[in-house]
Amino acid sequence: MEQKLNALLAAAKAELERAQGPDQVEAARVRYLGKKGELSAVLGGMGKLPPEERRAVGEIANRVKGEVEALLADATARAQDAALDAELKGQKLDVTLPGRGRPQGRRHPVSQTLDDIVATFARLGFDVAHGPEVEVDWYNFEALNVPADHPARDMQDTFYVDGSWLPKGAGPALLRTHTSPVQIRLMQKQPPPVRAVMPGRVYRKDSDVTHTPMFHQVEGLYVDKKVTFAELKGTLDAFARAFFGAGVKTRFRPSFFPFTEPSAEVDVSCVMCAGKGCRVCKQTGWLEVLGSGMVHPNVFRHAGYAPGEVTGFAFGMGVERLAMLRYQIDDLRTMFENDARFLAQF
Ligand code: 2NL
Repeated sequence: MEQKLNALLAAAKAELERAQGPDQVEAARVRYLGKKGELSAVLGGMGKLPPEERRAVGEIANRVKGEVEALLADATARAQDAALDAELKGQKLDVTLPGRGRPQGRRHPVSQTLDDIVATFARLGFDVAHGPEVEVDWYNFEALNVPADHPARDMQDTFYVDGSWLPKGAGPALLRTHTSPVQIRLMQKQPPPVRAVMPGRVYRKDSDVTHTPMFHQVEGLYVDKKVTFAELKGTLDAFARAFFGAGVKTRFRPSFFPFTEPSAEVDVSCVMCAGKGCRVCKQTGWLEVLGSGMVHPNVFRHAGYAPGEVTGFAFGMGVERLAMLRYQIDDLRTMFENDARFLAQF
C-alpha cells in the first residue's frame, strides 16, 4: 500500500510538471484528489488492513495528500503566470507615453464665499458657532420674538417635519429658516460677552428664479455691557471694506425685523459700477447686502440674559447673493446645478 501511495505521488508530480493551463491542472486534481480519484481508491482499501498497519499507512496517505496539494498550488500559479504572459505578449505597451491627467477639483463658489465671510469676521474677533438644521418652533420663532401670526410661520413658508421623535412638549419640528436659533442656543449656554458668527444651511418654501428652498446664511451676534449702534456700524463697515474692497462705501437704511429694534438694512456702493449706476444696481448705485439691528429685549429675555444689563447687535446675510455679486454670476440656479464647467470658473 505504501508503494501504491508513493507511485501515486510520483505520477501526480510528473503529470503536474507537464500540465499546461488551468484545465489540465484541474483534471489532475480530480484524478488524484477527487472523490472518485486515486487517493480515495487507495484509502478505500485501508479497511482490509490489519489494525496495526492502518495507522502507519494513514500517516503516509496524509503526507502524500499534502504533497499533492502543494504540487497543485505550484502548478496553478505557473498556469496563471503563463496565461498572463500569453496575454501580455499580444499587447504593445509604450512606457514612454505620458500619464493621463486627472482633473483637479475645487471648492464651490458658495463654500469659498462662506469661508471668506467667516474668516473676515474671525479677524474682527468673532468666534464661529454651529447648530442643528432640524429645529423646534421655539428656537426658530418664539425665542426670536416672531409673533404667532407672522406669515413666516405659515405652513406655506416653512418646512415643518415629523417631530414625534422629540421629547414630549418640544413643540413642532421644522427646518430652520435662519441660523438665529444657534445664537439663542449659544446665549443659553454661556454668559455674556458673546461675539460669534453662525454660518450654515437654511430652508424656506420658496422656489423660483431668484429663490431656492435651501440656501446659506451667515448671521452674527455681539453682546456685552453697553454695545452701541455705533459699533454695529463700525463693524459692518469694516466687514464690507474687507470683503468687497477698501473702496466701497456703506449706507444704513431704517428697516424692520421682529428680533431687532432699531433695525437697519446695509447697502454697499455698487461693486460693478462703483456707484455710477448700472444694470446690477438697477441704476441706484447701491446694493443691499445684509440686515442688522440692536437685539430686541424680548430676545434677551428668552435667551436668559437680563435686558437691563446687556445690549448687543446682530446681523444676517445670504451667502448665495454675496457669491453672485462677487463672481458676477447673474443666475442663481447655476449655483445648484453643479455643472463642472461652470464651477471650474471660480
Ligand atoms: C437678513 C437679516 C438678520 C438678525 C438677522 C438676529 C439674531 C438674534 C437676535 C437678533 Cl439671536 N437678530 N439676527 C438680525 C437682523 C437681521 O438677518 O437679511 N438676513 C439674510
